[in-house]
Amino acid sequence: MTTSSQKLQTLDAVLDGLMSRYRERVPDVLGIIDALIDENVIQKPDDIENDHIAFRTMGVPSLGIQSFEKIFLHYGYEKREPYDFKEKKLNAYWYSPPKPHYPRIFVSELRVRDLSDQAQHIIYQYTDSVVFDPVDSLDLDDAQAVDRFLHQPLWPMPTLDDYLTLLKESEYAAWVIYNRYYLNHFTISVHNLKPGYNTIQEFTDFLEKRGFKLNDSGGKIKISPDGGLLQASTVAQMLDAEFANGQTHRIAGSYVEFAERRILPEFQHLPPDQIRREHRRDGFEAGNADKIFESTFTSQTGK
Ligand code: OOG
Ligand code: NI
Repeated sequence: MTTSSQKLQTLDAVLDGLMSRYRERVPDVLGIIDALIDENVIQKPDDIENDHIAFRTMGVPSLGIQSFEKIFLHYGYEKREPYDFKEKKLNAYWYSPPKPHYPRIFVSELRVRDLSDQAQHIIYQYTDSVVFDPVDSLDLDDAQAVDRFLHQPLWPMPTLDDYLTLLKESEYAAWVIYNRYYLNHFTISVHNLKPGYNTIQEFTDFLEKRGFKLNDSGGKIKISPDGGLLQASTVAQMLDAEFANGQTHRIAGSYVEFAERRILPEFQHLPPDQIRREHRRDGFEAGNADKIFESTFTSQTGK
């Protein structure tokens, strides 16, 4: 029997594994952490509160959200609201964590069936090798096995031609066919940082002063209609990707996000030292997310 505390230990190890690969792939992560230490905003990397992490998947039988979510549901995450991105042809859900100090999780999937026949054909050529849901045969209590699973190819390496054809129709499809389950982003919670850095406006000013490039689709700061969730993100870091046949090409990898969650109106009377996560705006916002996806799109990375 696996107790819930053993499950949380496994979750800790899985999250550590995701973050260490992510730090290597995205130099902006350490760049931002170093800048925060340099300005005495934090003393060490662990002082950063991770608001949420995000993954992308292909919506095909045996994969997609229904497969991927089993991993984190096993560790006690709870499935929350769905989101629908019509133009980008994506579905998404967010998941609330088993304990408040863990990151929320945002998982999206491409509605492959809504793409052109040509794009569907390319995607199925790769994903058809996945006949059974691979998560079903994974021992979710074995942190090393899960870590390996999240960083192993589930389908053959794409050719550059296929990547570029997909890119023309769906930038998201091209991203997933190459980057797979690599962490798409982690998110720095800015509201608990020290004054001068604890609003998204001040934090993005600091980032730009330090030379980090921000996604400006829909404006640099994305604000939910209720005014409670304010988000910004860097432009994805570029990778020298090696494709099948040894061809190489510079493509978008992952990025970093920043979130300010304001205190809900009903808790605004509480003294500041009593404010906890549950007193702030929770969840996500489709209008913000729609623009944040574009952090990996050539419209942003090509600037
Ligand atoms: C996710 C974009 C949405 C958010 O916080 O709303 C998002 C992605 O780029 O895969 O991260
Ligand atoms: Ni996000």
